[in-house]
Amino acid sequence: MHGKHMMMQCNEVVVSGQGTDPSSPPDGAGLALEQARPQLRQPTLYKVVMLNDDYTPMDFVVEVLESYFGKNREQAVRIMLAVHVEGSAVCGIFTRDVAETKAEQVIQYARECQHPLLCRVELA
Ligand code: TYC
Repeated sequence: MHGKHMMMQCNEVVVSGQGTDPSSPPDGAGLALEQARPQLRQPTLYKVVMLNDDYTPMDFVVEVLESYFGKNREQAVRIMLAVHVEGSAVCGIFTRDVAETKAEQVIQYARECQHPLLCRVELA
């Protein structure tokens, strides 16, 4: 065994023992084990930002916010009006792949329905 740490099954790490001692039992008996703490990091999050335009019907934007972003009617109307008045608003915060997929799906759906609605993905 090299050094005093050796990876074991089930995320265990050997924290003490006589691994270099040929007289110690080979089955791990007498070794103290503790749970290893895997190095985890929070994923970087991204905002899907909806943009205003002069042509997309308000009802269509509300429907998009309900169906792609899980908003209820009241939340969807609020966000749609914020976009209409401010020029843009955040409709959700997601990991990168989810944010990019939602933005693409919304743009594609709007295009199929002949509306110029656009979304952007930005670092949250
Ligand atoms: N400005 C649009 C209108 O007056 C409504 C609208 C709202 C369009 C939000 C896009 O993301 C948008 N019909």
